[in-house]
Amino acid sequence: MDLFNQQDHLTNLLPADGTVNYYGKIFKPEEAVNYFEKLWNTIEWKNDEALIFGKWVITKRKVAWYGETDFSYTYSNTTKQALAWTKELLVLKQIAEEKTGATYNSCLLNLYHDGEEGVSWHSDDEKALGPTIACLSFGAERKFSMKHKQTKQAVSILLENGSLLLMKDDTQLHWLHCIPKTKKITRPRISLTFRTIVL
Ligand SMILES: O=C(O)CCC(=O)C(=O)O
Ligand SMILES: [Mn+2]
Repeated sequence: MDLFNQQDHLTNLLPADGTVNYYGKIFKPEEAVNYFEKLWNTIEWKNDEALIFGKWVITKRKVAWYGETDFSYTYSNTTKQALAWTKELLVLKQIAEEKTGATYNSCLLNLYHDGEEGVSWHSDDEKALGPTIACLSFGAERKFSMKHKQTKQAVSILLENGSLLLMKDDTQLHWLHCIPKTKKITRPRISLTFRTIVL
C-alpha cells in the first residue's frame, strides 16, 4: 500500500452515489500559463459536430481528441479518430496519473474562447468509457456544476488555472455535469479530460 497516496487528504465533493475530488492548483501560475500557450498553439483544435435532437450542430467551443493511435470513438453519432499524443500531453497525462493513482489512454480537450461558450448538462457514460476521468484546467476560472439525476441535488466548484479534478466510481451513472455559460468571463479556458477507453 502506498502510505503517501496523494488522494488521502481529499474530500468527496459529492454527498452520495459517486466520487469527485478537487485537488486545487497543482501547477505554479507560470507553469500553467506555459501549458496554456503550448496547448493553444499545438493542439489541432476543431469545432465539434454533434447530432442533437436530430439536428447537426457545430459547437462554438473547440475540441480535440488524442490517444493511443488507432483509437476511434463514437459519441453523439459521430466517429472520431484519436490523434497521436503530443510531448506535452504525455507529460500532463503522467502528472494526472501520478496524482490520481489511475491510468488513462485518451484525452478529450476543450477550448472555450470565453464565457459565451460552455458545455451543457451531460454525463460521460458511454459504454466504452472507464469510470475514472481526470480533468486539468488552464486559463480562465470556470464554474463546474454537478446535478444528481434523480434527486436533482446540485454541487458546484470553481476550476482554477492549473488545477486538477477527478471524477470516479459511480459518478457518471448518477450525476450530470456542465460548464455553465456566463457573460462575466471574457478570457479563454482549456480543459483536458483524461479518460480510459475500453475496447
Ligand atoms: O471543460 C471541462 O472541465 C469539462 C468538459 C467535459 O465535461 C467533457 O469534455 O466531457
Ligand atoms: Mn464531461
